[in-house]
Amino acid sequence: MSQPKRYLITAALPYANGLKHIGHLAGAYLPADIYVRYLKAQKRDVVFVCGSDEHGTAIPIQAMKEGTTAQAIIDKYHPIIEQNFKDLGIQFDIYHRTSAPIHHETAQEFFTVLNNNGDLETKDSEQYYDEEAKTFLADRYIKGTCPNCGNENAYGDQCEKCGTALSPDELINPVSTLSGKPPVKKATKHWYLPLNRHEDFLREWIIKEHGNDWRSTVVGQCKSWIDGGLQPRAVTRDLDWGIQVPLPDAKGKVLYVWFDAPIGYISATKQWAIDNNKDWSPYWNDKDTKLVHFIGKDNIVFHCIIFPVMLKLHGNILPANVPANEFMNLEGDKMSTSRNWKLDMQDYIDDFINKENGGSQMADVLRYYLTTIAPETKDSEFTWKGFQDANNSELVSIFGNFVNRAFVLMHKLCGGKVPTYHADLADAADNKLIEDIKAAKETIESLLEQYKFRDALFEVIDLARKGNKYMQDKAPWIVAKQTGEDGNTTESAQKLIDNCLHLCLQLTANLAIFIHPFLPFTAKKMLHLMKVVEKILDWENAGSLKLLSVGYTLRAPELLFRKIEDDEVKAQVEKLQAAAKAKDAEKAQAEASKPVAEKAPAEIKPTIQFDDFAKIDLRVGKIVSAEKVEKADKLLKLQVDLGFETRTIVSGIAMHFKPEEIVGKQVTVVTNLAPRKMRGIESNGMILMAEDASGKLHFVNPDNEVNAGAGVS
Ligand code: B3M
Ligand code: ZN
Repeated sequence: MSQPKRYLITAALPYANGLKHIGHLAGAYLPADIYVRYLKAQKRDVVFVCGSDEHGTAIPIQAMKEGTTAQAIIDKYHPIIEQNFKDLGIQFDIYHRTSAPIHHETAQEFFTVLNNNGDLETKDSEQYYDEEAKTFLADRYIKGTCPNCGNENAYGDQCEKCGTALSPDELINPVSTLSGKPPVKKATKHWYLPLNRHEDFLREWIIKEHGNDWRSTVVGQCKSWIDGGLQPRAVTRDLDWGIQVPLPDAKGKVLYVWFDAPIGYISATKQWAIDNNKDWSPYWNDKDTKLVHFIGKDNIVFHCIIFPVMLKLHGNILPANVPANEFMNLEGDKMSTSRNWKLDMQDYIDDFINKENGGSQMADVLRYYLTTIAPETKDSEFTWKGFQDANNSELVSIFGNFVNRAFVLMHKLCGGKVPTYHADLADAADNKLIEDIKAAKETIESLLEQYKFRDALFEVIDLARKGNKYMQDKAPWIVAKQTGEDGNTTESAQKLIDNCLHLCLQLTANLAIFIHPFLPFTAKKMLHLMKVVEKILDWENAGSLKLLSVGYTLRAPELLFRKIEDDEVKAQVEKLQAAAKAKDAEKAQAEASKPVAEKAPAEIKPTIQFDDFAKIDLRVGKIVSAEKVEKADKLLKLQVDLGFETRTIVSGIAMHFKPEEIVGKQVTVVTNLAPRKMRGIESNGMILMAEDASGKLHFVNPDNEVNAGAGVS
């Protein structure tokens, strides 16, 4: 395959509305950084752009929460996020901001071109308006009851409880979050990108052209979007935070954040070019540029469907690949900022890097573990135990151990210098190791070119593993015991020792090259130990057995990685649980202290006749045992004594009660409900529950204990 002339690599622009967690890091930034470091080691022409996404409703909403302005929010989080990336070794060529004037101009120009070419449509519609706040309401500013699950705090775009995507019109009893009042409908005009006009192009380009070289998860998502029928998408909003729509009849309207944000890649490139005295244009206009977007799976449609249509209409190049990652879960649950179930980059940096026993090496440990569990083809899971194991049994015991032993033995048996290699004495094991080093180059290279970072890293560790085995088999410390009359190691034995350590040291230098894209701080430390310059990390040097010159003095060994102790990971798990608990309590508190009027009363169901009610068989029962249902967070399997029999009932209350605390409780049971299977268990009845304002469930039971089986009417 011929090589492109240049590369433009992007990583999704994070919203500058809060700290970003390791799920974000693993999803886009880390794989992008590995890829870029590899390309740069290959001396390719690469620009790696990223920056803060500073528009959209996410920003003013956070401002409301923190009681400050949108501007203050972006000014607070932009530098923190930028520094977090630096601390973790993510090396962008530019970390830009979409609030920058050059971005506003670029996005407006883009809109103008599309609009002037007739590539946009306008449409009048009725939208929710807050008469008190005198503003149209973005979907996120409207709250109401979810028509699907009854959650009273669903947003106008989504119910976070059941996950359903909503439109504001679907909410029951909508209220404006700005004034707390019900909004009214008002006419407004918006500009739309008619995606429906581009269906053929998208099918051809994504499915025909890239159906085989893009990840199947990405192609699959695109295909189902296209098959679902493409609709015109509004690219403007009635909002006072964002980029003004550059038209006289669009006062008070801004570009939709997903219209302007990806253009941020272009404006970032422009700013980079200004800063470096380069021309930005070929990176976005010359077909010989390879454009690659690194993102998480929630951004696929924007990068594979909407933005490419915009690029095509505007006359730019299209992405060559969009290697989107799936999600990374944390300790058995989805990572979530709203539930505080997450590990922020900042927390990791505070607890591991900025600590006495830490340092930049600890950034590499995180990079290592996240890459070994990269969610490239399916969702994956971060556990602190996994983190500890990856460090202790791979980085410490395999990679670090090999490098350390090579250095220790070279100092002990070869006078601290790179020993000579006596080619005439080479045996099968030596030749095999040489072959392995050369083969590793090919394999790692090919995997990286295919965005298979996790497999590529495995190959690097595997090569170190082979190094360990080679050293163990050769056992130079035993060979050293072949001594002559003078008590010194014999000359022929020394030659064998020299050969072994010569190869081990050349392998060490190769390992530095291979590990560098993944663990840049470690590679640097290895350079220091070998007393060589950074230039040695050029990819073309990989596979060479002449990286360290014979007779060259190397530094004394230093450990590359430290062990991670049980109490460190235990503390992290406890911290995670405590933070999530505190968040739950905070939410319950906020809900409980809401004025009653703010809580939309649940709608009363239609009237029924007494006969309808009489059909329901209600009885008091007593829970005699309770246990968790495997792989179902919400379910408890109960045995309920109904006097005449004991029944199995599966109840969705596991989030509210521990099994042991409800045994012996009296409950009201619907006894004649048709049986239902849940997780393979047949449930024969239903327990009545009352839900309080905070969402907590309570049993409905008689005020005094009655005999099991007593009827309720
Ligand atoms: N800010 C969403 C996100 O952070 C959005 C990405 C923009 S990429 C152009 O996931
Ligand atoms: Zn819902």
